[in-house]
Amino acid sequence: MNAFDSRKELAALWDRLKLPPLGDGDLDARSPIDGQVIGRVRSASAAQVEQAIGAAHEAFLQWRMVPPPRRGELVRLFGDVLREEKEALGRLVSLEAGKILQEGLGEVQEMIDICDFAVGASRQLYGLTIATERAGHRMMETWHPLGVVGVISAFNFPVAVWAWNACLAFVCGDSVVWKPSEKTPLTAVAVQALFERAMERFGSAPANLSVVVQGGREAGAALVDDPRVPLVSATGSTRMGREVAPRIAARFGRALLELGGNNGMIVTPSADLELAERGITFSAVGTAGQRCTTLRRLFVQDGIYERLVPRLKTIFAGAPVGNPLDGGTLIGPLIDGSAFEGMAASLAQAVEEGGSVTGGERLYGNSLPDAFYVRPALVEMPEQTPVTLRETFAPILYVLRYDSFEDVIALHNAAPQGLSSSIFTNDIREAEFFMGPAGSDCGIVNVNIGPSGAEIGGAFGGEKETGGGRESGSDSWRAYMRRATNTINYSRELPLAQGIDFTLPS
Ligand code: UN1
Repeated sequence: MNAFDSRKELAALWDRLKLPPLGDGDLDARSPIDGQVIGRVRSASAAQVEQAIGAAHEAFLQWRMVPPPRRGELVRLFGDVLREEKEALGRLVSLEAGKILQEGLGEVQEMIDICDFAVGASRQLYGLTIATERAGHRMMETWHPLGVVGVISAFNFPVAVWAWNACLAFVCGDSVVWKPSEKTPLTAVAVQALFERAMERFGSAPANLSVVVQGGREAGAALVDDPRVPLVSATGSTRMGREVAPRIAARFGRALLELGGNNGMIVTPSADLELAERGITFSAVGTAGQRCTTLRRLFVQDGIYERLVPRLKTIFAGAPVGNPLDGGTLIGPLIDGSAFEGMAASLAQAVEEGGSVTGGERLYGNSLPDAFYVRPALVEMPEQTPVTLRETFAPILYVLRYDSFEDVIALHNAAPQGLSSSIFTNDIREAEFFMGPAGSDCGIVNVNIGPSGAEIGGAFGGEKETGGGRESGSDSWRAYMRRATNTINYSRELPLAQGIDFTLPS
């Protein structure tokens, strides 16, 4: 790999984005490209998080009275700022999260897309008019702003997932307190500054409509436990969700959870194998296997196994691994050493469970001892053993043979997680069955594309241990509002529902 200095790159990007100089702090921001510390931020104490929530609540009280299309105007302006800074912010995402530049730019595009979506939604926060059983009455529902929305995001999509939540929250009349991953604090600093630029252009948005609190568990816990935060949207591991969900439930808050995935793909005999090869490779090794939608379990029908799997091994071995900012690179580094240890541990377990591993070795370890580059691993498994049912956030693809379509559906659904899934087939019966009630049990079910790379227009999220949340497109905006059911009597009588007779004695 060519010589690269992540600190210089950060300084150049900070300049380009016209951001105020970073102060000092207790939290190191590292670039996974070379493992250097590129900046520091200060983590918030529980008391500081409480203060931030209070300030965001004050902003909410004003913002909720602004008409929704006017709120949409702020998000429209934010989309403009993002368009202006797409290249620089995309590079910053690559620098701090390690994903290749194409994906860094794609992530900013995802923010721009959700801005557009949210602007449209700001004129479409529709409620229903409902048939009433009583004469001279009308029933309807109205949607109102909810309050302070807490967003806890993960390192792998350090800015897009915040935008999915925040852009909808803003048009819905909410304010947002964001705790980014402690592994990617700088992209959050940058995005907050860009949002403030949009607020300046807007002119009359209340201060503290968007607040960032940096830090780890303490800051996250303060957000999770605060009754002034009616909705916490949290993205991360299933383990994190297990901790967070009961705490939010204990105070009757709402949780929108995007937790682990363990996404499968079935390749059937009628599949277009060339298409499948590309779909498999992008979804298994893209973002170095660190998407919640990454393909982790590949089920290949016996009859085509020998045509597909050796090809995949060759493709995996030849996929360029390196500096994510270099043009030809397809696979950047893992986020850090613990991710590498997790990958090594899972590969060792896979071998114990009868797997045969191709690839998976560490690269450039001598020249870059603090950066963790790996060759993607393809692991042929004799059956779906425990390691394959666990999410390891790394480029490991478990490959399994199957014989009958019925069996493979059961195998596919045996994972405890239920985020995304896909099938490659040209058989309409198989495709429709997979999408039907007895097919894939996931929140995202694709045909002839991989499980990752969803567009923002659909609702994003999954079932079972994935946590059940839905964010981004479709009608996900409803999670960020409270619903009121209104019954209006315009008659001169007071008929009771269910025909109840309640005549007062005269
Ligand atoms: C995530 O990995 O947390 O569908 C989000 C995808 C992206 C979002 C992934 N649009 O792969």
